[in-house]
Amino acid sequence: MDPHRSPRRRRVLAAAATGLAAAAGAVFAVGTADAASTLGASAAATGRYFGTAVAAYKLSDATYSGILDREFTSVTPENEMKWDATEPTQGTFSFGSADQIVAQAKAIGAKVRGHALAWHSQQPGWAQNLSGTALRNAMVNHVTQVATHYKGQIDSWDVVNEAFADGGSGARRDSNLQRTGNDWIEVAFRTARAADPGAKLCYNDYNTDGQNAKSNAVYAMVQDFKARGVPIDCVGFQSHFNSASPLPSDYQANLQRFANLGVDVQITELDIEGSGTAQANSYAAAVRACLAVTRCNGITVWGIRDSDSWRASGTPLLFDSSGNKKPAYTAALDALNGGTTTPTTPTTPTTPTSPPPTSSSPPPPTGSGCTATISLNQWNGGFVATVRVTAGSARIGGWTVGVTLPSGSAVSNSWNAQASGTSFSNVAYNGSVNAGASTEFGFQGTGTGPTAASCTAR
Ligand code: 9MR
Repeated sequence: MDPHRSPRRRRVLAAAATGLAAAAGAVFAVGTADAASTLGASAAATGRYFGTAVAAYKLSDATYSGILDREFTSVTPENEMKWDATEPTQGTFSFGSADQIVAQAKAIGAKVRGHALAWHSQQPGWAQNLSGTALRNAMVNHVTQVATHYKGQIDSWDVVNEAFADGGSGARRDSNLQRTGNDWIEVAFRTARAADPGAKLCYNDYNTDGQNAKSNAVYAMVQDFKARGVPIDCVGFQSHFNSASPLPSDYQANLQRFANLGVDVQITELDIEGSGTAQANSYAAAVRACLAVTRCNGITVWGIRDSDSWRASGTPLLFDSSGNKKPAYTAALDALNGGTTTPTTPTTPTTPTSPPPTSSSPPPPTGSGCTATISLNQWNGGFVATVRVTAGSARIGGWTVGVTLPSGSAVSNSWNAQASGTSFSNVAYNGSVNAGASTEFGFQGTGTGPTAASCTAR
């Protein structure tokens, strides 16, 4: 933050920015009295956006929309632009919910971060069952169609999401996309550039927020892309923090080293579990880190109210479940305004951050005709489980996977499966699995996740 820039000067700049946007024909709903009294206006005064993840089905909630319209200058569809949502059947595209979010963004003059074109998770069943050239072609077509549909409307696209493995290997994450060939990432980026040359193209990942083996591997990829002219404009740092995976002490340095490669950097999915002053301090530190890096374009928090969060029990957001501003909000706003009233005592350890809270299950018991393996993303108090169902030597027509949760743990929601307690059955499109082929579903929950699953075929 420029210490010579007074709050008054920042307000003037924000007002000027508002005037320009209005002159350009945008409908702008930024507050009137003191432009720097909202997250969006304060960030705009530094030349940045302040965004949030948005769920289309919540736009009719007046409290939710009221905060969205008042505070935020960028939106990221939380699930609506993902592959399963936009191409549920191969070659048939469904943009309704995502279009609703883009329309709302336009109405309030906000940018849109597109999320995500190519990802190993939340693929429709038909894509999960493809491999090789068929999958590569399907991925290229998907990127082309979706990026073309939104051409000219997206500030930044998460072209590829979460393609590197956790832990110290520095390797690519194994996935059906990775198995189509190591060049799948650059193919996705070249395809997105051809479809929408105006959008910034980002690589986005988690547990890359500090310097570690995983972020080093992403760094090497970006360096290589820049050297070979593969189009890449930005790197997204998801920044999902909690006590097991706190805001790293070298966060700013890590953002800066990527920026030095000649890409923009963005904080893309910020949430910080906790409450009160400790949480407020961490939010302020995250904001200050971005402000200190010239090429840090903006910050997106992953939801509005605590109750909107994918890990609601960790109360990781800036507004409480009733929509009231939390101390974390005030701290973030104050940091955006260059304020010093927020306590600045470091709240994060200076030791290297703990390895990502991700593990794989031991080999699963064999069911009649199918097996299920679990990949677990676990943090203090919650988890996301991704379950891969693989048919045995014969085609199966349906499946049910059972897991056992430690007492006190519970499933809160699932995707690509029909859940009944801790039992998950296929939905219409992913019951049929060919011999040796796989399909994936997922669920999230509170407490500790399961390590083993049983699979029964029909
Ligand atoms: O917040 C999203 C949640 O609603 C979905 O159930 C989940 C399914 O994969 O994805 C969540 O968002 C993720 C984002 O797309 C990528 N980075 C991690 C986010 C939190 O899991």
